[in-house]
Amino acid sequence: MQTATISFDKFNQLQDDACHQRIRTARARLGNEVVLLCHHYQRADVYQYADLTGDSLKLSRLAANTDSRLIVFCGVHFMAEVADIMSKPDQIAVLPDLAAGCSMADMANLAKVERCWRELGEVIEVDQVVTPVTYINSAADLKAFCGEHGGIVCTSSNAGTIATWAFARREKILFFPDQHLGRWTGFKMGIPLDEMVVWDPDLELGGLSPQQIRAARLLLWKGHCSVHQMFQPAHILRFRNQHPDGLVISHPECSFEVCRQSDFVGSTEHIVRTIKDAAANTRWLVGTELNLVNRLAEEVRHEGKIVQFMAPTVCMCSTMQRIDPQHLAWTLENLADGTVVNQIRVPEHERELARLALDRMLDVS
Ligand code: CIZ
Ligand code: SF4
Repeated sequence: MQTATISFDKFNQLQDDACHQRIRTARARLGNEVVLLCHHYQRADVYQYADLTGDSLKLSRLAANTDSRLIVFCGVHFMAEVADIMSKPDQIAVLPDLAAGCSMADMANLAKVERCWRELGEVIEVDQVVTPVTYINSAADLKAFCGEHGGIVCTSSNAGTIATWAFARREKILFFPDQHLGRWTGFKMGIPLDEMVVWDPDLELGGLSPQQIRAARLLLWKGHCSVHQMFQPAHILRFRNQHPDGLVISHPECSFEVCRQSDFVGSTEHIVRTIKDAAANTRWLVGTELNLVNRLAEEVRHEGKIVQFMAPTVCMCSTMQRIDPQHLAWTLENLADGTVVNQIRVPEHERELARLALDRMLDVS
């Protein structure tokens, strides 16, 4: 039976210790009814409660394979949407704080992408020559747009495979919302930089000439991640001067120059695996979110591996940081009382098309 929602106000004032006690109690009451998913970027005081950890895609796949009715996603909004789309109809995806968005995902929206498609259509036969590819860091309606227009979703793990699939079908790709992942993917495939152009959604015709559009193979949406843009080539240079034997690994959301100067570039799963599999006593400079880097440093320390964060300043994913012990305690206590709070539910018409674009990705990769 549903009871009245417990308001968040009471939890907002709670000290962390009290929250942890209440999280443990509520989890014990919920038992197997709930599964707690935590993204690699999640803060340590929440991550410790994870049943399953990974990147957004791995987590959603894992969630769909559990029998728990309630999926509490400690990550950001688009990840909970993917969990909702990929899970069984009777499973419920919950995001402990609805304000946990992704600033990169917000840099593209359906109105702007539809306008872009229309404007491209004035220059080229857009439906015949362009495949829309959206990074998984995007709202469900953009995934649905890709589903509807013969497009596909990619992650930072499979972007190369997905781009190969797309180019086999149509000659150009419109890639959104992250220009950096798009450019790095194209570069690795051997596409010359001058055949990749940036589409600025705030300018008419993306700020491009019809000739530039006709000549381009990759149209890169002008979006980026505010966390990964903090890493600079100068940070790599300083590290290499101090530690000539050190190794540098970066996420493809970093700028092109940072990626180019790194020894390895890959998704969060790739970064974690590469450093865990590396020889003992190696030293690493890592260009991705701070919570992941701190956790990894701790996990490999006993093998004599030294893991350093790339930027001199603290850069965390501030939106993911919003999922704190207060919000987790509030969510779990409501769920234990039979009240579903903060359910993430993708509308039916979007769900089907978004699922189509996600299934295409899963079939290919
Ligand atoms: O897909 C994810 O989980 C993100 C945001 C990054 C990555 O590389 O795993
Ligand atoms: Fe979005 Fe950047 Fe946070 Fe990843 S680190 S969830 S891209 S804001």
